[in-house]
Amino acid sequence: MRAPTLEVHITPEQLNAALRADAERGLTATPKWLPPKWFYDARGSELFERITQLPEYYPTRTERALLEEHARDIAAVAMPQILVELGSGSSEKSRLLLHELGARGTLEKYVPQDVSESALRDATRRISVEFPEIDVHGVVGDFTESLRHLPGGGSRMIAFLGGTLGNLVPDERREFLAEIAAVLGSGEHLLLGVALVTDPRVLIPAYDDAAGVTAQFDLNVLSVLNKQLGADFDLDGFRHVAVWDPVDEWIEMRLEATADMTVRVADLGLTVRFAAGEQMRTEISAKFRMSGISAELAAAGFEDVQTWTDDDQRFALVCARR
Ligand code: AVJ
Repeated sequence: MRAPTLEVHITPEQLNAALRADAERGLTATPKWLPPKWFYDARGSELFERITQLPEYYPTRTERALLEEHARDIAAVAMPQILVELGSGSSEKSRLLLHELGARGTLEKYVPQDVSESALRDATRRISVEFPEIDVHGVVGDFTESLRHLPGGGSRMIAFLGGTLGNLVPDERREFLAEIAAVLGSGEHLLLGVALVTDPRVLIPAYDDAAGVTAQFDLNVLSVLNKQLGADFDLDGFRHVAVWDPVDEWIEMRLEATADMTVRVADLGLTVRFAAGEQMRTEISAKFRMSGISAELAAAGFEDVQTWTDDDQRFALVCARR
C-alpha cells in the first residue's frame, strides 16, 4: 500500500473570502438568498448524514441500491484507469464503484475531491487501507477549481453523485457540464447520479421530514454565518420551508423570518433587515427527466448516454462518453 497523497487548492482563508463574498451578495439581494455549499461545516455534514438515513429521504438509499446493482455494468462501459469523484465527502458510494473497477483490473488511481480537508483526509486513509492496490490522491478544492487540476496519465471517469448537480441553477449547470466536457478527452466518461421528477407528495417530505432534521440542516447555515462572519442571526426567529416549484421542477428550501428582525453581520459591516414572513432561499435541488438530462449532456458534447433507474423512477445513474 502506498500512503494516500493530498493536494490543496483552497486554503481556509480563500474559503472564508468566498463565504464573505457569497453572504454579501445574497443578503443584499432582493429576494435574499444563500448558496447551499455553506451548509456543510462539521455540524452541517453530520446533519446531512442524518438526513440520508431518514425514512422520507429516499435519494441516498436509492442511489446506493443502483450502484450496488449496476456498478459492474458501469465498469464494463467506462473501464477507466482513473476514477475522479467530485464532492466525494466520505467516499462511501465510490467504494461500490472501486470494488467493481478494481475487480476488472483496469483501475490504477482514485482521485476524490472535496472542499472539506478533514473529510478528505479520513476518506483517503480509509480507502487506501481497503484498496491497497489503488493509488489514492485527494484534491481539496471546489469542483470548478479542481477540474483544472485533474491528473492525467490514463483514461478517466469523473463521477458526480448524490444528486448534487441539482444544486446548480440551469446556467451554472450548463457551464459546469461544458467544463467537464472540456477537460475530458475523447473516450473518457462522466457518471452522474441525479434525482428524477416524481410525485410532490414524495418529494416535499424528503425536504421537510417529520423529525425536523432537514429544518435543523437548513437553519445551520445561519450558525455558519454567526460563527464564520460574526453575525447575530437568532435561529429561533426563522422557520424552515420546502416548496416544490412545478415550472422549474426543483425543490426550494427557504428560511422564513417569523417576525421583523435586524441582523448584524459584523465581519461584513453589514446590517440586514428581515420583514415578518420574508423568505430567503437557501437551496435549489433540481429534479431531472431522462430526456432533459440526456439533452443537456448532448449539448455539452457527450455521446452514448446510458442510464440506470430504480423501479419507481426516482433516481438515475447516467453514464456518458466524451
Ligand atoms: C446533497 C445536494 C444532493 O439536494 O437532496 C438534502 C442536499 N438538502 N436535504 C439534496 C439536501 C436537503 C442534497 N444534495
